[in-house]
Amino acid sequence: MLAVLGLGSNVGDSCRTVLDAVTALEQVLDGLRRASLYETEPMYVADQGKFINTAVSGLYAGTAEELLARVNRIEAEFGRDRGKERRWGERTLDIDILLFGGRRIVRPASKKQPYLEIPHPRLKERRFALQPLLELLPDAVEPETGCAYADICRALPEQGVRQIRL
Ligand code: PH2
Ligand code: MG
Ligand code: MG
Repeated sequence: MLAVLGLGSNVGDSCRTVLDAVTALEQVLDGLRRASLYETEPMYVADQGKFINTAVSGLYAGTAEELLARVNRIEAEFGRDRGKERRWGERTLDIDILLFGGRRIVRPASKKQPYLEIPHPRLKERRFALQPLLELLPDAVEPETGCAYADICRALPEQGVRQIRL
């Protein structure tokens, strides 16, 4: 399945972290492609540093649940401790599954697995996720509605998203 992941960091050397995480993801996604790096104003919680965001795409051979477990493991390897975080606050590394094929998945949390929703439930309001995604897949459409993400992104206000390096 073609998966698109969004990466973000605003603690430590965020460019380094994000680029090293992309290297780790090369072992997870076949034919991985990476978008540019963006420096982005924090959304939802303003009293924190700017983020570095990017996105990657590639083929994943397993299920979305298996991919989520893999990316959660990589987040932990890069020092993420969810127990110490505030919601929408600062983090060393966040990896979100933005898209998984053309599929829509909503899976409640269970004892074995965390809550999973694909497409990412806030993708449509976030330029920091949509702009790198559209670099990789300019024609991507929302599952079920067929709405073009390019149109959705164009309708959003400016959010302080600046491309900083290829
Ligand atoms: N992630 C958040 C909350 N706010 N803002 C930006 N600009 N970039 C992010 O990756 C981000 C955020 C929680 O995951
Ligand atoms: Mg996340
Ligand atoms: Mg996130």
